[in-house]
Amino acid sequence: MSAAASPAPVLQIDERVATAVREGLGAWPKRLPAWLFYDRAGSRLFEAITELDEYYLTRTERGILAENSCEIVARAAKKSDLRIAELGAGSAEKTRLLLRAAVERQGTVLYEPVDVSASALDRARRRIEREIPGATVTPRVMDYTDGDDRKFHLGAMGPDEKRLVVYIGSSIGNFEPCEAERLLCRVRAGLEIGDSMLLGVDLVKDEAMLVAAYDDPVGVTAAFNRNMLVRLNRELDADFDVEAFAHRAVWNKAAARMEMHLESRMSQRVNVDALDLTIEFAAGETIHTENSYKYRPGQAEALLAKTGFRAEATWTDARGWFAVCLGRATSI
Ligand code: AVJ
Repeated sequence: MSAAASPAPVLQIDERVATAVREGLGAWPKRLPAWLFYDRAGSRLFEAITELDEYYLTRTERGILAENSCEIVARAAKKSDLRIAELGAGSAEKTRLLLRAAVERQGTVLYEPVDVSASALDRARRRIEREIPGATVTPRVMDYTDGDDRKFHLGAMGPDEKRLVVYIGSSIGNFEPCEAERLLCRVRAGLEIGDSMLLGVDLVKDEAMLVAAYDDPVGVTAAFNRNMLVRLNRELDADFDVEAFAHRAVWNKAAARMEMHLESRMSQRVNVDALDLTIEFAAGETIHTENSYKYRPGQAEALLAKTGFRAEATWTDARGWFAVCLGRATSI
């Protein structure tokens, strides 16, 4: 027998990624969904973004939560014990403030982070149980953006418990207004009357400040945007020359959203071998990679009211950059 060359490693294709690429890069104008940002490298780049001077969102929201976590927990709990669930928990760094406030109030707290990444959840669980005595973490691996309503039920509660679902960080901003509504309706369907929802939204502000937050001078956000192409090169055997795409961040005033695009610097052709696809780009042609909707004062409250919650309180920073809004589940 001859010494055969070892077979090429088999590429494990994620069907969700494959479908997103076939649909998005086959469309005109071209687009890719924002969830594609968050592989390991992308999640790290996002963490780096949150520490940039220009990216005011994370630190502003953290300030609001630091100042008001006791009141938030007290309002949500009323006379019950509070359980805290979180959508897209990631590193759960800001949520610790709420968990600490809950432990202070009731001695212990159950924390139910929901995320698509089992490894991120596992890291968060270990860190939180180590750093917050009294917190017990029961992670749930699920794609909360999946349209399947059954997936939303978080499990039974004791008679003297209430649940607070936390959706902070302006993550809701990635959704079209009608999709955001659908998502909150599904969350509401998994809750009991008296449970609550905490929503963090970034507010409309000066254009220059918004653009700077999404186009930092160091280029971290540019790297985050291009990482989507790096990911496709690895996962789908594509041959994007990632530097041949420029990072673009634009304020769409009419839609009240920041947009990120990748703009082809030249006319070029890209192969996606795993999908047997060739994609043509004209010079200046763009891939739309993200929408980040900004809210006007009162809009988060209106969204809650439309989806089965009564807006109970809103907290903002002194400069009015960011808002955190508590909604109580009402009868629907
Ligand atoms: C995590 C969706 C809230 O829209 O501001 C950061 C992602 N995009 N810089 C946002 C992001 C560009 C971020 N969210």
